[in-house]
Amino acid sequence: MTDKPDLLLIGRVTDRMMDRLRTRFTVHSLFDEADQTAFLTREGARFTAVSTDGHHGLTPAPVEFLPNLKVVSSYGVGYDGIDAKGLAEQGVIVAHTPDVLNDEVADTAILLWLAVSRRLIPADAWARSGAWEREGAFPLTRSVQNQTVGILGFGRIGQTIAARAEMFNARVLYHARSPKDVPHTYVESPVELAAASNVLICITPGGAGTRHLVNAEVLDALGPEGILINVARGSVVDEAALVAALSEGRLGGAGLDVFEDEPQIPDALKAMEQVVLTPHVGSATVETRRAMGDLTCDNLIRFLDEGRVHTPVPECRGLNEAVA
Ligand code: 8YV
Repeated sequence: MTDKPDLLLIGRVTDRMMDRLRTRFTVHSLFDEADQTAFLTREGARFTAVSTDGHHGLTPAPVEFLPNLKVVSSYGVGYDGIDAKGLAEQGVIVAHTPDVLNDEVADTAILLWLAVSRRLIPADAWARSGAWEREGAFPLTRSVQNQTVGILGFGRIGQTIAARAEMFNARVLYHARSPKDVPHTYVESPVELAAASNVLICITPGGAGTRHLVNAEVLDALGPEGILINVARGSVVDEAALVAALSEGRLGGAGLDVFEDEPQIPDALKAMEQVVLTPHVGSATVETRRAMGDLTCDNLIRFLDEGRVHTPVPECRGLNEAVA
């Protein structure tokens, strides 16, 4: 028997996280259970804390078996897979890992933009395959200098992307739910933003409110020379419309880190030379994942000690601050 509280693990954790969590909690991984429903029916009432991540979120199915849940800590900034509003109403505090990944995700957005415009992957293939010796110089590519960069979603990561884009002498435009107090031009709609931009970078939160915000109309407004970069959530872009626009030459290219049905990627996208694909690695460096993991653990441990977390999601801020 132990007097450590029980923590239910739903998402991925690193060894470093597991070591820290075990110092304060008795950790149970839901994935180790052959029959998860039977386990939760039997044991669910023991858990006051859950650790999850941006991929697994927290579906209503486990929540209904967790009557004593008090805190959810998610290893990631996006929490579209967690009903934070509903949980806040039940008095549960949800925490996430903002800020520590801003630079990494912004770097990923710029990496994809450069790779698409300068055709990094085909150029690499040209160098490796001997095409350089056989056929001569690689065809000219398109510059990333002096472009109009449209950023869809202008929170912390969006603004970090903007600062990087300025280093490429870009004019930055943005669209978000409301204008921000920033020295960049706000554009009223995603279609107008796309129409005015050479590259459209998506970094808006996922979830029902932004589903298919980038649809066929937006892609057509971006146009045959335009480039779409998505480091947000796959749900933000209508993937079928994207495949159609790219294959019909109505859109110039795309750099995609996220997909509608991860880890599935449509074969049509895999076959396209004007597309660069990465497997949802926006924040996936040793350094940033360490910082995210530390914050995920810090939130749970602070909750144990003080009844509040360091970085609640906005829906839970009031609840968190109400704890003196
Ligand atoms: C991670 C992410 O892939 O932070 C997010 O919202 O999408 C990523 O950084 C994920 O949360 C880790 O599982």
